[in-house]
Amino acid sequence: MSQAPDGDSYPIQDLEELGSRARDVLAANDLGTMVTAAPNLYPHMWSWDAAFVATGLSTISIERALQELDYLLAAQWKSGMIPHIVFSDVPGYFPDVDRWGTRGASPEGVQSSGICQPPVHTTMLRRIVERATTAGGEDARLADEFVRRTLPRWIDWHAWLRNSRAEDGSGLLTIYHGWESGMDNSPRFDGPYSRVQPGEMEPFVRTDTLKITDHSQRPSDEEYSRYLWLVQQMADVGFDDERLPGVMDFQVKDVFMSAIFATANEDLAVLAEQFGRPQEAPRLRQWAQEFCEGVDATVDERTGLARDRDVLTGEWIGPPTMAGFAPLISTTDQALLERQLEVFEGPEWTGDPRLAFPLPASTSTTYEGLKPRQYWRGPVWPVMNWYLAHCLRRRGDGKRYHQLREASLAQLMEGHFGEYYEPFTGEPLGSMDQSWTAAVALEWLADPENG
Ligand code: 2M8
Repeated sequence: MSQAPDGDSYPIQDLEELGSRARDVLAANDLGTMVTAAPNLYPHMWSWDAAFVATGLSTISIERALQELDYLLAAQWKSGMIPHIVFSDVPGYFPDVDRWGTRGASPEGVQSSGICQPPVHTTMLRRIVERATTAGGEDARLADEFVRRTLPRWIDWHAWLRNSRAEDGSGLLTIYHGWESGMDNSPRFDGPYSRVQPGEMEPFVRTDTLKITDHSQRPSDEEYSRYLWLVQQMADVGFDDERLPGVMDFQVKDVFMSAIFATANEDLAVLAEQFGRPQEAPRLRQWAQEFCEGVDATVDERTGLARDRDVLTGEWIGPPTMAGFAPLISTTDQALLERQLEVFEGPEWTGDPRLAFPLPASTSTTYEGLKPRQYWRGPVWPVMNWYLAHCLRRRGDGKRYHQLREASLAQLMEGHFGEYYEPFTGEPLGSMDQSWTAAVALEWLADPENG
């Protein structure tokens, strides 16, 4: 293990200052209706960012946190899908709503993209509700009202995922775009993307590389042309769920998203029981179990890591990325859990002595394709550290939650709230003042508990 300073060994005023700066970041990114994912690079609401942002906001105001989720829900499609971007009026992001071709598909008055992102929402909602219930009074009343009113919408979202993306009963969700995974250019998708050959397309100008001028931190132009080609393929069939399997050049069973879904179903079942819809719980628990089993069944005996599967070729996906730790989120198999933790803490992951902080990089630090500065191909993502720690603590592992908290606070102390960090130097990269990074800083600070 590298010599990470102990988060709790910081003077209290340093921790208070970190919290105060994190609150400032969320306030500065707040348009009133939504907290944008980042001030410059991402001037809109992203689906899974919004869920993490809401839990961070709930350390400040339960009411504002619930408004964030309400705003996202207002963009839910008739089918039940929650879109991955809800556009604000701020210009300057590409692809914009016109390029998506979704006008007419989203609800009246809403501009959105036409794909989804990992369903962390009900896990974050459960967390917010717990916080509100502990606070009592008006916070508890607001949370109660919110959950009773929105439960059917969250259930529709989960039903859409289960029935449109995993109707085969595999317990694994299909994604039709790397953006749906949230880990856009992870080496997980190199194989599937290599088989995507863009046809004739409108020319395009990227905006991300105008903002992040060190282009080595972002996906390449070749990758972007594939991303845009997939958007066009979906738009050509009107984002019709039934037609996507017949036309899409990219179809992957996403193991990490499936584990998130397994856990989110359990959380939604608990909320349904607590807030007046116990009759929904058995179906949700059945999905939780189906996806837990689906995820466990992907584990490679040799490496101990879970794997995605390319639907179009039937091949398992090899590169060692953090998605391999999907069972840490969802498994109920104790032997598998122990094996995963051993790998997680071993020299290829958080036990690599070269690391600035003992935190999981997006790709194993010993992987030959590691790109330590490039987006989802190597950097450490603060939001993922907190989410994994939260999942470990849910299963009673307060010790590891605490260890990850110490290392994460040590990383975040430099104060830029980077989108991601170089694993060996701790340099913040990508966007600065990234909302979900500030949000998880607030979570860490609010919750020092050690099991
Ligand atoms: C990144 O993705 C967007 C596309 O959705 C982009 O690069 O333009 C990813 O890190 C994704 O997981 C995240 O939700 C989004 C906003 O933070 O940025």
